[in-house]
Amino acid sequence: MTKRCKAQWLLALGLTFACGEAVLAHDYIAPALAPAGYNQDIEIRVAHGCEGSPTTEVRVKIPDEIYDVKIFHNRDWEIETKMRILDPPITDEFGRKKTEAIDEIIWKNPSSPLPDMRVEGFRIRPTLPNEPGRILFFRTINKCAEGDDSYIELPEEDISINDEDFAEKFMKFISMSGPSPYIILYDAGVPQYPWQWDTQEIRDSIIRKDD
Ligand SMILES: [Cu+2]
Repeated sequence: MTKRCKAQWLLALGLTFACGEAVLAHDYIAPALAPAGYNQDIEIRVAHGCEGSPTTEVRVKIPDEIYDVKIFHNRDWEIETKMRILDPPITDEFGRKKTEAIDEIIWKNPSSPLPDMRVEGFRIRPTLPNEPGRILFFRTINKCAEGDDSYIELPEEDISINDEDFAEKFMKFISMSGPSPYIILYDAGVPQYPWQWDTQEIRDSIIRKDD
């Protein structure tokens, strides 16, 4: 969020589309909708620097619901991770016991700083929990040559996909000064890998029917 975004938002006074544009200038995750239970490639995107100053470091907190995340190699940024202890340990899909998980990823010391007006994506591949409807928040802090820009805010009240006023609550959340990047999990209807599609019913569910 820059001062400019904030001014736009204040000027918009309820014009939600104008505000939506301002909101697009925040850190965000692509895709914002992801299939529950999948190993999914996603990107955390930094959309601008800090009041004109270029970005030099990005720190992302991996949500507690994610136990496994692969980090794509990046030749421009040094990557550092911080771990958290899993207590009790969990057993992964291959029966291996996991006692720790990546808690935070830090991209730093870029080969050149990310200019204020450019977008860059930081790719990861988390295993998403199999909970359709769940919203995951990835709290993110950008550091710049001068200053920093934080997207660590969470909704003031819990948001559930089943809330009648879901859209309204979500609008309130993304209108905060530094809303956390998020993804919303949906039911993909089919297992991720085609070799798991062992019934006609599953295969039928991925093609459109004429009825
Ligand atoms: Cu912003």
